[in-house]
Amino acid sequence: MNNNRNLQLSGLEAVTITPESNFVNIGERTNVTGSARFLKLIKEDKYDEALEVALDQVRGGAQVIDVNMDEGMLDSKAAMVKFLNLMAAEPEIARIPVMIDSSKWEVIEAGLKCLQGKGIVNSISLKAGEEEFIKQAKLVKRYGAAAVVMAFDETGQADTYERRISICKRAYDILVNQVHFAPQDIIFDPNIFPVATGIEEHKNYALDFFKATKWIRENLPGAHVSGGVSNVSFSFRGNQMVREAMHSAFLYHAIKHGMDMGIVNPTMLEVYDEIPKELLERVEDVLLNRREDATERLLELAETVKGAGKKKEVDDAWRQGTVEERLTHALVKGIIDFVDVDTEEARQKYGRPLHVIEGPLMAGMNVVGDLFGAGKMFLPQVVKSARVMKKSVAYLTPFLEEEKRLSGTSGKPAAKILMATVKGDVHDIGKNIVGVVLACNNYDVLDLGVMVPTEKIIEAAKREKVDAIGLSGLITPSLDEMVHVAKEMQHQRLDIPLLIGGATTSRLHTAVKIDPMYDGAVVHVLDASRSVPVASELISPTSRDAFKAKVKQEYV
Ligand code: B12
Repeated sequence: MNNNRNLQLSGLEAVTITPESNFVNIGERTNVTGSARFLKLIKEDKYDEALEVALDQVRGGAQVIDVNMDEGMLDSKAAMVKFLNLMAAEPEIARIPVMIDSSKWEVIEAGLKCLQGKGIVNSISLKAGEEEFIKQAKLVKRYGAAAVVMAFDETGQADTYERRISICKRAYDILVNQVHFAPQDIIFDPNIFPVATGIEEHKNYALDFFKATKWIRENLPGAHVSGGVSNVSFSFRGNQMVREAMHSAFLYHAIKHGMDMGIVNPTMLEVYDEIPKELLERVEDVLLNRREDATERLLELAETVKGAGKKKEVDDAWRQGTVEERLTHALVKGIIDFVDVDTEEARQKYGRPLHVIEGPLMAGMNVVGDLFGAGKMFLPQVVKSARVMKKSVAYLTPFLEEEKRLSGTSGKPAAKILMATVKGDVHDIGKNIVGVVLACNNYDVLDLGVMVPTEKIIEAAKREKVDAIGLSGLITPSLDEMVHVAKEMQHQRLDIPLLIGGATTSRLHTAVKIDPMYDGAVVHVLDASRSVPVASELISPTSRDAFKAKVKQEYV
């Protein structure tokens, strides 16, 4: 049995879910029951395009990919095997864990045989009795996977708080005591059902889910809680605004109660703080069953926000703000439509393209980061923010290039700089901006991409004889990874300057933890505009020694 109390999963790379991990976002588009596009591709045997759907999710930050082939007209088992094998052959996709999702055990088992790391089975339950449950759980354990356990027993799906916790407790005891299943490999799905249906018995559905989640996390040590969020708003099909508000408010409360994984549709989420006050109040009245007439009041309000006229008015109001406000709004809401117009306006106002990036765009991204950090924005929404940021930077790139042309710095590149986001980290917006800025200042940039292991960085640096290495990192573990790169550079006796950047890095950390590991120059660079003067000082034969000595002295 795994004595580490954290849920450990893997594709080609290990993923450890710790109590400190943010909510784990399960990619849901490779599911024929949830995505008409994916179903069409599989039915038409266009597996290459279907693989791109998986790749998009990985690039978009999904930490686990759910694969479901349960469709009446499909040979689900064959489709599952074929797709999983193709995924396994794509290193970028294969690095993250897979969730095999099927209501048919034979499809699950066929899928389990294809996994090369530790995945998740979605799902097993007590639906067909203890004997079947134990048999399946033993097999899941033998295949080395974790399992989603539905709150479902011989009498049906749990729909009250009491049934949810009693079924989960029963399943937990069987799994832990009889099957010797690692508790941290158990992921309960205590059923997210639609609310505001007008049926009296449904009024406590969301509240009971929250309470059951809290109970599970407090009483079934190690176990996790997951669920499919969009079910909750089924009664409001056709009313996107209300549904998005319901999903965000639901997630906000569910995460507070301990839900730590889930399947969320990124196109159907509002930012919690941006839900209009009255709508939020009525949605929460329903979710938390705070008043007798909660459903009627939400339905009443839903009528007024449903009409196209009203919705348009609500949607367009933000266009009246300043250009900075509009860019922030577009980043927070992930709205791509006006990016070019607004970026152009900002460019004219700020004069230089880089000032737009480092002014309003960075400010907007920081708002996104704060909301994300406070649990009021969720990963799929931040993915959309990232797309807006990238589009804006793409709009500005030709203007940066034009600046280069006008400054006459074309011709032979000044030097070659390797850029990489370190292993374990997928953030690349900052690295890409620095790459563009350096390229526009006549540097030859060798971009190794994201999640780059140390060996690859060092091997490429030597092979390409680069003049400097730029490392980017935005999550805390990247700091250790950067220390590791510096150590290895020392070990291999390199003397290539090292530039350190990205939101979690700091001058202090660079001075205290990274610099002492490496005799070569190590410089923390706060933003893209500073990357050019620093690079030129570090690379120019006339200034490099003095600059290195100066920085080393400052870092002591
Ligand atoms: C966008 C974003 C994402 C996107 C990334 C998309 C992409 N393709 O890059 C997605 C949604 C995928 C994502 C995922 C995650 N994210 Co995120 N993300 C952000 C967010 C909101 C903005 C980052 C950004 O692009 N900023 C804009 C760019 C331009 O800024 P920048 O990178 O700092 O770059 C500038 C400078 O630093 C410098 N620079 C950067 N690199 C380099 C390198 C060199 C050599 C030089 C010279 C300069 C330099 O120049 C740039 C321009 O001036 C931040 C919040 C924040 N305020 O940073 C969180 C944030 C970084 N993410 C965070 C987290 C926790 C995650 C996840 C773990 C969440 C999760 N549960 O899955 C995953 C991580 C997955 C992984 N293994 O990496 C946390 C990190 C906390 C921590 N200390 O560890 C943050 C801070 C949010 C928060 N407040 O909690 N995220």
